Amino acid sequence: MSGALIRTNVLVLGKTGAGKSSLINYLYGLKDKVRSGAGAPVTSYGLHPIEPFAYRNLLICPYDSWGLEEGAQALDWERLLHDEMQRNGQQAVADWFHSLIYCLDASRSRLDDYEKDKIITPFSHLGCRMIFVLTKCDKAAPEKQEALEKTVREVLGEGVQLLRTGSVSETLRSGRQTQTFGRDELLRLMGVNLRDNLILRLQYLSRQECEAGIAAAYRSCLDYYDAQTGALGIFTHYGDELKARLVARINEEFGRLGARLLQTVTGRLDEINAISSQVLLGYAQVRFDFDPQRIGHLSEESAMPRWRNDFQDYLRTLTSSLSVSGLLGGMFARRNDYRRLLLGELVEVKSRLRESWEQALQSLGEGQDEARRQLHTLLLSAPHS
Ligand SMILES: Nc1nc2c(ncn2[C@@H]2O[C@H](COP(=O)(O)OP(=O)(O)O)[C@@H](O)[C@H]2O)c(=O)[nH]1
Ligand SMILES: [Mg+2]
Repeated sequence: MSGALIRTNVLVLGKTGAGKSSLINYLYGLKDKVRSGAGAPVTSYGLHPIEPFAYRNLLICPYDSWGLEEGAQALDWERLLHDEMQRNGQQAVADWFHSLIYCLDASRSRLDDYEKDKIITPFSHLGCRMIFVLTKCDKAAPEKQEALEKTVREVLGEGVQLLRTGSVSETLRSGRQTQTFGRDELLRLMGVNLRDNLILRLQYLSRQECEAGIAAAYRSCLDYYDAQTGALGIFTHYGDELKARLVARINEEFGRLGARLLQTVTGRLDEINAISSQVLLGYAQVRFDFDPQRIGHLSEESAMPRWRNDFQDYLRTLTSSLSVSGLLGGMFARRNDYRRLLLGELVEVKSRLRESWEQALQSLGEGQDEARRQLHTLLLSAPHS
């Protein structure tokens, strides 16, 4: 295969002793690329990039991780995870974690509550999809492997990506020498996981950016109102002209936000499509153009709400109340009344943008089903390298 290698970042997670470092060594085809040890936490705090290696047309960049352990350390783990994913999300898709592998020791046959609570669940809440690798299957009893697989399916659903591997060849007490297996399957599954994970992550980050953008636009509209009506609010003319300026401001702020969200998501989707196409080309020598039209719902129209409500009715009520409350009090009250009215309007604009954006992201996800099926079939049936 000619052409530049495509970098993919693979994060390997799991408890201390689960077999993370051994799995990375096995992927390399080397015994001691990364130091592994019998249960000792030989990998220190943080996520550690390992030197990349080439596989087909990919340049795989593994990240070994600090093993998760029960107790106080689990809190540090939560912080590490949160900080890393936060940082990760601000970068270009090329720098995100593309595939995530979670190692589970099959000879233990169970999933601990704390690894479920501290890592598996938080990761999926962050829009990450993991491959569950049952390690040490070369020596674990088949019943234990089945029990563990069943538990993982119960916790994560039937659609979970799961694979059994043996990454160390070991001479057992019985004298039997175990065989390594699962490398090629794992590398293929990484191709499928990559796209699933990136799409989920894209949706998650877009939701977050929408929320942050909404909060900022809301703030800015209120600040504008406060500046316009000022400390001398009693002299402000609360008529059509002010209303027109407010409407323009709101439409500008929220319109700009909608356009920015749309542009970001489209750009990222293009990147994800490009990576997926390259993976397919490398594995199956198939050219497949992921359809950019799958975000048809994400039109500028739906991303940009318009502020349509009218001040007229309100003005009428306000005028009639003026005669009752007295002229000066009425003038002071006006600034706050208008502000309250504006708040109500903004709440509606916010929820309209949030709703249309959510719809757009959902339709983006639904549009992936067909692409996913194709990718899955083609990758898993591709000839061995
Ligand atoms: N037989 C066998 N032993 C394994 C396998 N994976 C890991 N081990 C052993 O389990 C121990 C812990 O592995 P290590 O990779 O250091 O775990 P980490 O803490 O998650 O990085 C080491 O003694 C490895 O040799 C495997 O697939 N098969
Ligand atoms: Mg390790």
